[in-house]
Amino acid sequence: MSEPRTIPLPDQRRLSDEASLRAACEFHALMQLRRTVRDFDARPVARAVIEHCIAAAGTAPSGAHQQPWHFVAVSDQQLKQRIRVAAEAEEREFYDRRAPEEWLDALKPIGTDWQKPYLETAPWLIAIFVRKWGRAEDGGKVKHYYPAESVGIATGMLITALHTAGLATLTHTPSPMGFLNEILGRPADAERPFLLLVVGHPAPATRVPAIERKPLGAISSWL
Ligand code: IYR
Repeated sequence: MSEPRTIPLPDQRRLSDEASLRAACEFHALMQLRRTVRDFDARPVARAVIEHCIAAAGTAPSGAHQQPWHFVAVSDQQLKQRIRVAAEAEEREFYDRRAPEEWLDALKPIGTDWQKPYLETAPWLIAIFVRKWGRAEDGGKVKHYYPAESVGIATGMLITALHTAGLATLTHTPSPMGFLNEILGRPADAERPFLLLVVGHPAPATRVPAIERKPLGAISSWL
């Protein structure tokens, strides 16, 4: 078996223990400010900001380094409107018929309903797709390993990058989301919509649900 080709580990930031603690603490404080927002301002966001954030998401680790993600960044008003119309049709079905009572009860503290005006108001929608398989150099299909985990990690990094850039996000999952393949021209045999990220600045005086995060002791064990 041939050895994998390697390079020296590129220079990393080397932090003292003290600087490391400070960085971790500051990052925690920054992430503590992140809130999912459902009221967006029409204030535009430069494409370059979105480009850097998507490129940062593309640095995520992935199964067998297959990078099984595709991001479609939409700022075109007509496309956003088509996405809103299609998403609201599915959401109306969900809230009026498909969702079990138990699910609707779980959503009550969030206060959501079928209406999704932010899909048109926010300056950017980023549709994230999972690539179920890729193409080898000879054109044959290549199976992807852990695609959902990989895209989940990349999406978390994208949300973090956008938050770090001072932007608000909403993770929106209209279900089913097949309309995104059609509207955005992505191949349905190879790619499954993962979620739709709404991106922009919060509207003035935006309010968010009064919910709490579980404390460290409740989300971790130390052995
Ligand atoms: N997709 C619907 C319902 C919904 C589901 C969950 I789980 C949420 O955390 C929030 C909403 C909607 O977007 O309204």
